[in-house]
Amino acid sequence: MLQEIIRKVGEIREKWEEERRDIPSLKVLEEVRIRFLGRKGLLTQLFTTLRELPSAERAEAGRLLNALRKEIQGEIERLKEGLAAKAEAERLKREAFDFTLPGSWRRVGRLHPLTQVRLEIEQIFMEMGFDVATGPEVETDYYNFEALNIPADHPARDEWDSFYIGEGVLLRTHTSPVQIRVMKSRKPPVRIICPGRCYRRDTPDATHFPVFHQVELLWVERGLTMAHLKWIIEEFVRQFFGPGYEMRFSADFFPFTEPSAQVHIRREGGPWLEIMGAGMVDPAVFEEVGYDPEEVTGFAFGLGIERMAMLKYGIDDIRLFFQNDIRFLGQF
Ligand code: 2NM
Repeated sequence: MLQEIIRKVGEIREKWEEERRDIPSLKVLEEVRIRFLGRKGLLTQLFTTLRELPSAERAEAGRLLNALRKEIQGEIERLKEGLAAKAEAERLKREAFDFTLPGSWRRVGRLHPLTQVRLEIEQIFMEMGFDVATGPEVETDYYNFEALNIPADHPARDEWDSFYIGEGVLLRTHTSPVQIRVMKSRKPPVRIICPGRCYRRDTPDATHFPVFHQVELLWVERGLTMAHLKWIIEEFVRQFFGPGYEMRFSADFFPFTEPSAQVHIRREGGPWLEIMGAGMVDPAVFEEVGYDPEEVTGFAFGLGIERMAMLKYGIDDIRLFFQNDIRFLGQF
């Protein structure tokens, strides 16, 4: 019987020697392991026959079986390590990435230059203590003209100059109606700027477009004078255009301010550039919104965002802002 076991151990060893030479993967190795050492494996089956041996022979047979099992187990562990290393090397090779390849470019968007300039202007005045106020782009005759002391026979009220949507309803021609709305809803002091889109029936050319953008400022409080207005504008020019500009006020007329002025700036040796209209709010406007012109004074100005952007960046045609040409927009 012992002879029989010795023979079978030899057979299994030979079989193992042959199989172990050609194991290509961890998966196959596991199959081989199960075939030899698994619950129904060749070696395991042989172990169960030990019971049938006389006890004198059982110890010797057990030693032989155990030696072979140990040998196979050890070999499997070594093979496993080798195969795992090989698999890892293959994975690394498969996933290798060449970091020297050129990158793929993705276009990065940016704010429209008019938006950039508007935000910059808002920032300057917010730091001075002004609130940003907005209002509707579709307005009534009353808010757009009446309340601003603009008489019925004023040319702006003509259909030729404004976009009327219906009887007494039009696209606002400036953001002043927002200031009327704010004054009617708050008591002085009022410190606001009103940025927004405006509409006028202009034929497009290098300096006109039927849609454009304004920022108007309004400060109403006891004791304000034109000196305060000049300081505010001077400070704005310094922050927006930079130092080194001189400023000039000259007489103008608006129905809603008295006195009214146009404001120019110039660099040493350069030409005078008009940047805005301004003035002290007309008492008639204060009466209309329920403020007492004997109690408060105020000043206002209005500027075009397109004009500010054109002066700042040297743009010579307002239509460029509205053509959505990325070659233009991408420069700012
Ligand atoms: C301008 C120039 C001067 C202005 C006045 C007012 C209001 F509502 F207070 F009467 N709003 N905007 C004003 C004054 C606007 O734009 C060239």
